[in-house]
Amino acid sequence: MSPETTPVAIIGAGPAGLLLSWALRDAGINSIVVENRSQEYVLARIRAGVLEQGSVEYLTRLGLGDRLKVEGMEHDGIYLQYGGERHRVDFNDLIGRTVTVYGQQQVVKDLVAAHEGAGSTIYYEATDVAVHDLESATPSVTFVYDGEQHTLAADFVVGADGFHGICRASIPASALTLFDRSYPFAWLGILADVAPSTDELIYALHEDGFAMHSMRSPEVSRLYLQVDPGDDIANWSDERIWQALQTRLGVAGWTLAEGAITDKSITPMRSFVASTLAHGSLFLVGDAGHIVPPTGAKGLNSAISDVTQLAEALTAHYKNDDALLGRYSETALARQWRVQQFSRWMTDMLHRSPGDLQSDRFDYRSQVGQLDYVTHSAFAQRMLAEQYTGLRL
Ligand code: FAS
Ligand code: PHB
Repeated sequence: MSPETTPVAIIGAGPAGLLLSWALRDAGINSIVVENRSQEYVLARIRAGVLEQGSVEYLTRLGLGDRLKVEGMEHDGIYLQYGGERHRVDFNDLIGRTVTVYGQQQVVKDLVAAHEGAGSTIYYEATDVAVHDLESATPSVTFVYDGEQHTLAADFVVGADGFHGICRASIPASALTLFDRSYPFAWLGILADVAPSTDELIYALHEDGFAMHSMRSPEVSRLYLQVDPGDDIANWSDERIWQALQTRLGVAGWTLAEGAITDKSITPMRSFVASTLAHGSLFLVGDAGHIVPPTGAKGLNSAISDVTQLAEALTAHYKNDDALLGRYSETALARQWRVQQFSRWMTDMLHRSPGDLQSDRFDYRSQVGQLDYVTHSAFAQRMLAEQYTGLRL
């Protein structure tokens, strides 16, 4: 079978891959997406929940904002809670910017629908996906689809295949350094069919551990609990989950409404950054190049930021200007390291050190002191607001 050709071959149909393909299409550049899971799998994943203002503006500019405008819940701020007190941080009042609660699952649903409507070429359930000749100007992707061997010749290959994908792993070890940090805790996340008990997200530090109240719609709540990284979801009955949430989120005069839990899972927490997002004709976007703990709501937004930059750089390339493409990795990583430090700051401030050692008790009192400072300092809150709503490039 003669090879198919496309300017840009994209590995992975998560938010990064689908959005990059859509952004290139908007610029008149063809691409083909190769995904090893089913479309149903891609649509079913429940992950991030908060979009930075810049992400909302970019999706809207690409014509993906219709449902987002109606169903997205714009929030002016968040609550920080500690010592039985809840404090509001008003981003809009502080810096005139907001965030929007709109699940990653909905962003992907909008992208899948847009691509279907446009007749995009997306190979779902491809197997034996492999990338070749990345250090040449004629890279290619091979895969099996519907029982047939395919070869896709391209100008560029983009790894949008997540943390466990093949693209980053295809960069020679001599050309790549991995920076990573693991955390002594994980997040147990639930979806519950109950109206949120809060108008904006609550991030709470409690002596028992971190808890957060988020949401997906006026009828569906999304909540998280800090658990041990080795914990098993089988250890957490619905009753135990709600009891822990009541304890950690409870404040005088406020009631946490409970409801049927429709999804629960434990997600490990890690920070990871690759030393480069470019190697020859290969570029990385999203989780393929970096991972953050979800405390700062930056995973999905970082993927969107990479796509914004790479789509602009590839568009310039096809107009015979390679300056942006040559700087893509440096520019994207500079923003990512700012995001990494913010995510680590939020995570370290809001999670209880495991165990109950003397040093852990000191750490807890120190965290309370930090939260006390942040919630009483307009300067500290502006710093938080600027980073939570999205750093401009
Ligand atoms: P993704 O991992 O989403 O997509 C990669 C795609 O590539 C997948 O569809 C995969 O099937 C495909 N793929 C992999 N290997 C392949 C191969 N060899 N060939 C072809 N295709 C291949 N972020 C937040 O901001 N807030 C959160 O609360 C939050 N919660 C999360 C919970 C979990 C369990 C996880 C894992 C992540 C969470 N994240 C969160 C981060 C998450 O939202 C990511 O940042 C986001 O999915 C990144 O998107 P992609 O880079 O597209 O990677
Ligand atoms: C979510 O709604 O899933 C969510 C919100 C904020 C975070 C992490 C997750 O920091």
